[in-house]
Amino acid sequence: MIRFHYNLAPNPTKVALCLEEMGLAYEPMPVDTRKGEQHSPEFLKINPNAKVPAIVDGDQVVFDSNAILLYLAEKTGQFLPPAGGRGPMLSWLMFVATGIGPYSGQAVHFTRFAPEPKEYAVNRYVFEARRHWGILDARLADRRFMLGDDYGIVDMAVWGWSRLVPFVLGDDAFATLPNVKRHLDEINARPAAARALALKERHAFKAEMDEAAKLAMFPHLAQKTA
Ligand SMILES: N[C@@H](CCC(=O)N[C@@H](CS)C(=O)NCC(=O)O)C(=O)O
Repeated sequence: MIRFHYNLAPNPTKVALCLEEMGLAYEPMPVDTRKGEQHSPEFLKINPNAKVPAIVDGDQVVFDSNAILLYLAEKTGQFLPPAGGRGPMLSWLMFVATGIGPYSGQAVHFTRFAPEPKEYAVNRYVFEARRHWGILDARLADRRFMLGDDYGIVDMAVWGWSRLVPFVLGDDAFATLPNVKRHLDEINARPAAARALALKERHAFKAEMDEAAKLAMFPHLAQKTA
C-alpha cells in the first residue's frame, strides 16, 4: 500500500485529491511540520528537502507534489491528457510547480510572518502571485479544465492552491479571478475532493504558530546575522 506523508497544506492536499481520484489504497502518515517532524532522520531519508508531501510506493520514494501527481498518473494511466496533450500538460504542471506554488507561498510568508521592513518583499511576491493567478484565469476563460474538456492532474495541482487564493491574495481576490473560482467550485463538488479534505479529521495537527513552530518551518531564523 502507498504510504502518504502529508499535512493539511496545499501541496499535500493536491496529492490527497489525486490518490482519491485514482482510487488508490494509501496509508496516511501525518508529518506535523509545526512540531518539526519534517526534520526527523526517518523522514529525511524519504525527503531530504524536509517538506511534505512524499509517498513511498514499494521500492519507489517520490517527493515534491507535482512529481507525485505525474508518477501516479503514469503508474495508473489515469488523468493524463489525450494524444498531443503531453507538452501542454508538462508546461502547465511546471507553471504551477515553479510559479503558482512558490509565489503564493512566499506571498503568504511575507504578508503574514516576515518582520518589518518588508514592503519591498510583500510588493514583489503579492504582485507575482497575482500575475501568475491572472495567467491561470485567462487560460481557464475558454476552457472547462486546464487542458481542455478533460479533468486531469494539472487541475488537481491548481486546486491544491486555488482553495487558498483568498488567504494568499485577500478576501476579494476571486472578484478578479472568476474562471479560477469556477474551476475551484467544480472540483470542490467532486466526491474525491470531499474525501481528500476529510483527511483533516484523521489527525490533530498542531494549530499554534508559536516560536517553536516558526523555527521548525523557517529554519533561517536560527541563523546568526552579522
Ligand atoms: N515543491 C514542494 C514544496 C513542498 C512544501 O513547501 N511543502 C510545505 C507544505 S505545502 C511544507 O512541507 N512546509 C513545511 C516546512 O517548510 O518546514 C512540493 O510541491 O511538494
